[in-house]
Amino acid sequence: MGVINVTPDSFSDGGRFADAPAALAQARKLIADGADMLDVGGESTRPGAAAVSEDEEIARVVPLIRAIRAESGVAISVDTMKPAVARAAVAAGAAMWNDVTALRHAPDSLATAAELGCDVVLMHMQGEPGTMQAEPRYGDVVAEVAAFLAARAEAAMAAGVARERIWLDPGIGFGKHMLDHNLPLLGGLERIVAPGFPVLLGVSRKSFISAVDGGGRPADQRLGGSIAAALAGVAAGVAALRVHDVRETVQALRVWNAVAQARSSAS
Ligand code: HH2
Repeated sequence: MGVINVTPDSFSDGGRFADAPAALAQARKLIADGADMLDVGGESTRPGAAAVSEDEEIARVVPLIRAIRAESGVAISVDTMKPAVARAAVAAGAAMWNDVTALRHAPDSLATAAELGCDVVLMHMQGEPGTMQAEPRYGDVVAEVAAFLAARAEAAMAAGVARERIWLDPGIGFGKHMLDHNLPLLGGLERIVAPGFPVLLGVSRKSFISAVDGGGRPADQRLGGSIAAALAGVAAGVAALRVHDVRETVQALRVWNAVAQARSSAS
């Protein structure tokens, strides 16, 4: 899944694809690079990001989704917590609603997901985007994230979302201490995968990579760590990777799979 943020302030690519021609050019590049899905977002979730109105968010994502749909069959996801934005995105051709609040943001989130009938990504986050990194606390981070996701999947199904539409995401970097929480969660991904829902993993360019690498690495200098963490996710059984650097990740996956195949024919 390739990321396109049509925002002025996203943490890793903010402002680069904020105008429509630049965003469409980036979509074409990600498709040519091998993305199976594109995740289009019109509001940054990073702490301190400016709030965006429903109308503004729709105006950012819908023309791009329409333009991609007009020329490509690639699967399109919309990264939003607002039901009205998800509704407009699905009408424009999106097939997946990626919600970092796991359908908790609005009173009608669950019912809207059921009505739209699209795939939904339920992501774990402790707290709210603005303050989530202030003081995240867990006893057993893997158990707590797994329990939260199981409860949100139950809530979605109770509201009428079909089981086969549900994806889970541990929400790396969302209300998690850089090393104390993100690393155990990545080390325990098998427990997030175990219930059998497809799992989406977003590690691309995130801050914990810089922390592991000694600190001070800006977002555009985290490619090696992004790929290492992505492959750790693949080894644990995740179904999709949300990434900014599609070409490099596809190459890593091809080599990973080729070696895995060689290993199984050798044994
Ligand atoms: N991470 C980001 C945004 N949306 N959605 C899911 N399901 N999983 C993630 O890990 C995830 C996500 C943050 O990355 P980015 O989109 O690059 O930044 P921003 O939120 O600042 O737009």
